[in-house]
Amino acid sequence: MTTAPRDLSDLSDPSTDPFAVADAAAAVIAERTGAERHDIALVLGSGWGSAADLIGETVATIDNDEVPGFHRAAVEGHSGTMRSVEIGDTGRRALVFGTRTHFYEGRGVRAVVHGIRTAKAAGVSTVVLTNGCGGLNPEWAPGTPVLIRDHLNLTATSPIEGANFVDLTDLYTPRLRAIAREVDPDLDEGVYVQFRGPHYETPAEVAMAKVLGGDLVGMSTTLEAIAARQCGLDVLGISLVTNLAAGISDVPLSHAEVLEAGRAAADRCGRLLADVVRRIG
Ligand code: 8IG
Repeated sequence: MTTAPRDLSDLSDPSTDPFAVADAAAAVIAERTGAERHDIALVLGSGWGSAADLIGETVATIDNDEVPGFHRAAVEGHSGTMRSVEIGDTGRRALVFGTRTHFYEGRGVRAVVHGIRTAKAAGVSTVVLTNGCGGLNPEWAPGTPVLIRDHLNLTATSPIEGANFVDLTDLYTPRLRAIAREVDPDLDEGVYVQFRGPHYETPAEVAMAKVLGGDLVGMSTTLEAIAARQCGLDVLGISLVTNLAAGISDVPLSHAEVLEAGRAAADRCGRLLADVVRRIG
């Protein structure tokens, strides 16, 4: 009897070393982009699709499914590619992930944070995590970007395996938040609450998030931020409020609304990302 050879990049196999898959992914990225290392990574969430276009010239585009451990996009409006972008004339390179794997997809936490670990293996020292989310503050109209100051991880899981007690104080690097506010002084800050999804919250759950100190509700980002901290990366998190959270307004939630808010905010978000990336050393 013969058995199929084990897929060494299968992150759902417990005997796979996720950091070894990240190393393999980084090697493919280096080869395909011609860049031995990248300096900063960006993850583009809902509504942020074109926001990275102003950062600089795209030097290479790679389909996710050609890189070990990555998959095609599961969400409409997300691109299943990663790009290597020259940051203006600084000589530095950004690695831009056009999509992410969400916890609700059921591929496991290792798949959720694989982009972060790959970015680290590619030489990156800073990650910019963006997302689309629901807002609890009625003053945040759809299309308002908000800096993530801290988070509540309500997924009941962690990307960290074993007895690694990682400190999450100042997880969202204060220096990077200060740079973002220099670029856009009108930026508010808030606490991001990650629910598992894929359903949106009930109004009662949104009311709970508010009692707990939350300002933004979404389905991503916190597990990635934790993984980034574990491997020593600085983190900047920016949410785009694409809808008021359930029960905050009378308007029913829809993914079409999310996509429209992203298009409407593309200009402000694009300039914000480009200016922030240029200023980060
Ligand atoms: I876009 O209102 C977007 N993503 N959990 N709640 C949650 N995720 C979201 C929401 C929202 N809007």
